[in-house]
Amino acid sequence: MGVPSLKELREGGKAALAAALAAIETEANSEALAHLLDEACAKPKGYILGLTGTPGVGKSTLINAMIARARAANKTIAVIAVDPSSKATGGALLGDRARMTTDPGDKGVFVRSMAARDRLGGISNETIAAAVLMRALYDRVIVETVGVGQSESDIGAIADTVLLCVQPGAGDALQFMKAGVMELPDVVAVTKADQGAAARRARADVEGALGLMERGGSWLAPVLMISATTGEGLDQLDEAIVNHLAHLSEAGRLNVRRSEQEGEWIAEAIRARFGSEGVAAAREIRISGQGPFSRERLLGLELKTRLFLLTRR
Ligand SMILES: Nc1nc2c(ncn2[C@@H]2O[C@H](COP(=O)(O)OP(=O)(O)OP(=O)(O)O)[C@@H](O)[C@H]2O)c(=O)[nH]1
Ligand SMILES: [Mg+2]
Repeated sequence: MGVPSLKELREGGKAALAAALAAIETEANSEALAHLLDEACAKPKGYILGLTGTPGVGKSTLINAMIARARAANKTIAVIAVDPSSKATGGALLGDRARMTTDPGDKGVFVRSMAARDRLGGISNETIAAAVLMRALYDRVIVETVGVGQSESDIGAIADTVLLCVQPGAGDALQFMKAGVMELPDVVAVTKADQGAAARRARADVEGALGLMERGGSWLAPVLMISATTGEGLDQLDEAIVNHLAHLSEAGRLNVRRSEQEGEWIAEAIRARFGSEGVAAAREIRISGQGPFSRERLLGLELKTRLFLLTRR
């Protein structure tokens, strides 16, 4: 099928999106793909929620609940589960970590598991590209990463809102404080609130840890108690996410955040291919009037040409 256009993607449903995701894997440097991604990037339909937390904290259970709630509200939703275990093969096995109990016939839900790459937090170029496509097609996009220690920070490279899930009784709060992750989340959810006292303690720990941090900026991350199994706190969680998005949309913050992210994607992609000297060299190269994916592609071509000329001297 090659690379579909954005129009074809909008009309072609899941099959067209699957073809575009395949193109991300196989045609990473094609001009057609860069154009598609730039167009998708310029026409976001929804927002991206980054959801992170340690193994077993309840991310999948929460995502299942969020999918059901989105569909009940007549919103479409796509999920990318970044799978740290498939690093070695580079494979993206559907249903690997994405054990979602969704109706395969529902056109309004798309779930994909993607391999983590060697970057911290596993947010690969492919994951970024996939999320950008989904953001152009769905009302809500969730990118889920498994956070262990500091690796959560990468999720900020793609998410509008970062939701950190913390587990009762696991010492998670203290872990996060040590790792410095507390600076990152926009919303914190203590999961398994149905466990009572342990969950309340975890919440107090997190609030204490947040209180100790010097936090600049105008947004104070709320700490909520939720239970994906009983539904407790899920309305408040929705509200907190909506509030954060409203905060972002004030004073042009959302545009600033997204354009900073685009700069980060380009720098990271150039760094992966050409190292930090490549990033420095790229700063001197002017490419105007293009979206981030074409800029990255053209910068890569230019740097490659320069390297080639150098080796021929
Ligand atoms: N009591 C209670 N248990 C929960 C809740 N949410 C999830 N669990 C349980 O916690 C365990 C882990 O839940 P998952 O949703 O698989 O956690 P995860 O974060 O996706 O785990 P990984 O995929 O391994 O990173 C399961 O046994 C769930 O049934 C909750 O709200 N309350
Ligand atoms: Mg899971």
